[in-house]
Amino acid sequence: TTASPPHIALLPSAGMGHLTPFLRLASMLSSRSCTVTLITASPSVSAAESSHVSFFLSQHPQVKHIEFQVIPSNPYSNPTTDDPFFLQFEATNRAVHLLYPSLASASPPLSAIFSDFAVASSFAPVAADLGVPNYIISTTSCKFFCVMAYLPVLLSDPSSFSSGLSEVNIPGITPLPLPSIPPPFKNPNHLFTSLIATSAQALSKAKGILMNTFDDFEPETLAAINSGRVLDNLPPILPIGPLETFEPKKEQDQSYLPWLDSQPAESVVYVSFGSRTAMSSAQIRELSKGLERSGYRFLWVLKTSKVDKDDKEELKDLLEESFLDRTKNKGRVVKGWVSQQDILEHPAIGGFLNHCGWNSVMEAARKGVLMLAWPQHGDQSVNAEVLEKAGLGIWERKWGWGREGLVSGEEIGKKIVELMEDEKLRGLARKVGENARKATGIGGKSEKVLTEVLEYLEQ
Ligand code: BUP
Repeated sequence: TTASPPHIALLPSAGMGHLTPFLRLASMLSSRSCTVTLITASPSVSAAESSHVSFFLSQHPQVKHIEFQVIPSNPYSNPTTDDPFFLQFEATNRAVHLLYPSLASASPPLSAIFSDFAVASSFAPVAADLGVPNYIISTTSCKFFCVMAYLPVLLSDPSSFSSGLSEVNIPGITPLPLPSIPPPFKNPNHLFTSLIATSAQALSKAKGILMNTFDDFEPETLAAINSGRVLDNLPPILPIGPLETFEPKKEQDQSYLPWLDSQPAESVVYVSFGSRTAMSSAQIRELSKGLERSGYRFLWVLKTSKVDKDDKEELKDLLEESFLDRTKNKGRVVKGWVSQQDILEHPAIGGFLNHCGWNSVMEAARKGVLMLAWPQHGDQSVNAEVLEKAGLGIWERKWGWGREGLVSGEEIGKKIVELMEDEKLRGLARKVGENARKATGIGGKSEKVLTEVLEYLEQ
């Protein structure tokens, strides 16, 4: 009999940064004739997640959907954090075993499970009971993945993160400056830390780790981890990025588009700090001063709360009316969800001031858009270092999260000018874009890796 394409069940975890790469992969698998089952936890944390899942399903009627209920964590039982996304990771881990019956009766039978790193440890036994391979999807840089994979070792030595050290050493990879380590990792009891450490311990049971990165972007780190220098019990790391985007949601605010269309090529700085960063109002004011001082055109997506449902402030309460007035020909400030992939593809965009969420970095890499890195939390400082090394932009280390006081408008303005005027760097960023497109094109390195996985899974 001839082999038929695999049936793959995908389980993302909470937050747009996690959902987005799963939807992209689901779309790619589906267009390669796989049967795809998307599993989502309900209720979701943000409105963006539920609306993107609905939209995705309406665009991909052939994708099957399993929605399962999670019982939200009691915030009082986790005194180390009130982050709703971390609490949802925990709640999802508690509930995934309930998926066994529906997955066991899947038709055609499942060929594999692709699950998010943050829920992998609880899903691994389900995959084992089903008798199918479990692939883990990592939604961050390979370098930060190394930090997470090595975390149990770091936690076993209380001096790993001692403030007397300037860097953290992980075998095989370049040392990490101590300030790049997410602060929760210094507390072994922190919910996020214990979740990551538990997931890390389950890595060796996975068939492979699929990663949204590409060989030319992180060559040394990928070589180190795949040769067993970081840890000797990891399955193969499979770089398949940058993941292809699919038709985005159209009903969102696009009022900035006509304005963007009329700006000169590569003249506009796009400013966004992702879906989970709430900047203080004082820092927002400094940023507005910085943008104005730089003299460059800008498109700024402004968010003021960690979860979109809580974002109720109006532009006029956040920014001085005189700023909005003075800059009305130079820039646009938008509240609410935008289509970032469309913006990054727009010829008028010449730079990207960003927090370095990994999806944003990969989206900029695909288009060769020059970045000014301003990490805010989590994996973002490590990601910032990675993109700078790859030639995609610059990272101002002094703006890090350990800093006391605000980053002033003057500093921000100067850095934007430095970024936008560096033609050499712009050339390097363009080259990153070419390499990214080569990797995902036919016969490219990332494309080949995915093809091999799917061939292996054919039934
Ligand atoms: Br905000 C915003 N439009 O308005 P990251 C984000 N995005 O398309 P994060 C929009 O959401 P984590 C908006 O293009 C990216 O694909 C953006 O993921 C898109 O950062 C995704 O960049 C956001 O990884 O998540 O949201 O901070 O902390 O998990 O990295």
